Amino acid sequence: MARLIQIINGPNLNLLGKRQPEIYGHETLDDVEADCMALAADLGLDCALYQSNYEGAIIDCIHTARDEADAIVINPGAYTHTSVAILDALNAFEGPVIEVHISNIHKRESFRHHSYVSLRADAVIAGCGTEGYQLALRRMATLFPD
Ligand code: CA2
Repeated sequence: MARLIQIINGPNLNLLGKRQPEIYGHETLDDVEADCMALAADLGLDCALYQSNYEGAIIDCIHTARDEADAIVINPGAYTHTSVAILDALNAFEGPVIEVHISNIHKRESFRHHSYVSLRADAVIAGCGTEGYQLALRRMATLFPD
């Protein structure tokens, strides 16, 4: 059975492609989903995408992933910089976790430089635009050889 990679996007990422294209690019979240589903199939992986603007809903998704997914790719949005609760939930997940940021958070305001999630993440991708999700999937394919 193909490994299932749960991709989780946090608050405001539903606006992708609709505002601030100079920072986040022109691709919508639907475009990201289509690209990820296609690449995952090429890599022999299964992939599911989830987005929520609510911290508790993101935590519930991580809890569900404990039983249903082999790995997590997460862009926690602004919760990256504030949420010990998301860090705690990820610490209870056993598989690989890759943190993705569309923008280079280290090139932006200082409050974006710290990530709670990075304390758990096995890898961090930042500043590669929406391609970062695809880079994360490629890394998962390396971690889960056939
Ligand atoms: O660069 C990233 O991916 C971020 O996780 C995006 C978050 C930001 O708070 C983090 O510091 C870095 C914000 C997501 C907001 O997404 C929007 C997309 C389009 C238009 C407006 C917001």
